[in-house]
Amino acid sequence: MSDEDDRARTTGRRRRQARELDGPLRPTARRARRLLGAAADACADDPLVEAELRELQERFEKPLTVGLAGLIKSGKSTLLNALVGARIAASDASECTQTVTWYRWGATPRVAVHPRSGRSWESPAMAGRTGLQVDLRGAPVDEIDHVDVWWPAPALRTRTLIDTPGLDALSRVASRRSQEFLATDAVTSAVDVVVYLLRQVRRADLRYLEDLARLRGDDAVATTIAVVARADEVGAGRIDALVSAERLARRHRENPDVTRLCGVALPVAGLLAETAQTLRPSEAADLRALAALDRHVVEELLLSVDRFRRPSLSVPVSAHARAELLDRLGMFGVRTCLALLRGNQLDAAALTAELSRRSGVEELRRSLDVAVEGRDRRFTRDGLGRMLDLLEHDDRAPEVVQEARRLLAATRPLHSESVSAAAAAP
Ligand SMILES: Nc1nc2c(ncn2[C@@H]2O[C@H](COP(=O)(O)OP(=O)(O)OP(=O)(O)O)[C@@H](O)[C@H]2O)c(=O)[nH]1
Ligand SMILES: [Mg+2]
Repeated sequence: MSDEDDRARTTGRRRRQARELDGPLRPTARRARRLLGAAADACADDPLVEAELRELQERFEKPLTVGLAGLIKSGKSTLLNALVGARIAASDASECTQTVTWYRWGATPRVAVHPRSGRSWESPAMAGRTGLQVDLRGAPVDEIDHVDVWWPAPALRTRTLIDTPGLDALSRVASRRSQEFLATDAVTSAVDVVVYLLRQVRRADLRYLEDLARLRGDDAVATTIAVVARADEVGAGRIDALVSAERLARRHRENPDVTRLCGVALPVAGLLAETAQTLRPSEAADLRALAALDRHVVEELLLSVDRFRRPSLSVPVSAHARAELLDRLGMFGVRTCLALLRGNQLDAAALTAELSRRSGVEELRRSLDVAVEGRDRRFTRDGLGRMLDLLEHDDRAPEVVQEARRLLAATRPLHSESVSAAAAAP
């Protein structure tokens, strides 16, 4: 069987598994939420119990909190932008993420900087070409606790995303903040899922993942997703790069050093996914103009990065615009776009959809959906269990108690394979 067949089969299986998990669980969460609300109503004369039940009910409404971590320049901010669908996290060869930054949904853009001591301040919220430039007012990054960004991107309604500075073996200041962030008990428990970006598994990766697993306890494997990041660069950006990246991910899924620490290993080409989400009409037009050139000209153009950028080429897209395309898509992305557009009347939406699909980001989204189901399951068990402790022996809401007992009996405990089910190794 070819690698393509194998990949298609694995993808099909993942989709089926994600769908199966998707089916019965959301209704269970809805029922649990309704029961907790009804129990809280029944306890209106007992403010402490009512407040506790309301808190258990409201947990279901919170967005999934996802932390992105990994070694320096592993592609965290780019992947975050891909998941948000906007270029808000500064991501560039020269831009290092300096602070732990939380991206949450907000009707209007807002940025707040929180120092470790002293008063917080607001920074202008203008997304530039390479993401938001946050005004730290000259404060050393070591003195910044974290930054909050509120952004009106629909994806943030269901997921809060946390970008972290790259972990660095040399342990520079920003990296130290990340380590502290990842190793803080309180924060770790506020993060539902950690997406850990890696390529080859290095000792430094294992060290961080081990620290994380120690803190996250029993749920660590179920709630840590390893991503083979910058997947398009595996195999030197050749057109079959993603097949090589899938092979590498499979090796990780079979590596006990990884499987004892992470539930899933997925290949994702973050840059391709980010650009697919944010592709500008002018970029789509430039790609189309290049794809329409004579086949030999296109082949020559794509021989190397230098050739593609060369100012002296007489093609209908300027050298500056070509350099921008390379920056936004990478060589693999440009090759893929031109291959997709040659002889095809793909409009920008169809191109975006195809690039997203190929990037692997949709698989990652599905794994995050499965994590939501796992979290719902845990909230259901904990919430209803606590409700029964509080109400079982009185007669304030006997029907609610009875239904809660039935629902609890039907809700399986969280298994460590919950996240990995969406991307199970063959
Ligand atoms: N080809 C390719 N380049 C990528 C990909 N993801 C990120 N890059 C590039 O790698 C560089 C670093 O990306 P970032 O997203 O800033 O990486 P990071 O992990 O957030 O970096 P730090 O915050 O400095 O640790 C940028 O130039 C990106 O364009 C990818 O999937 N493919
Ligand atoms: Mg970054």
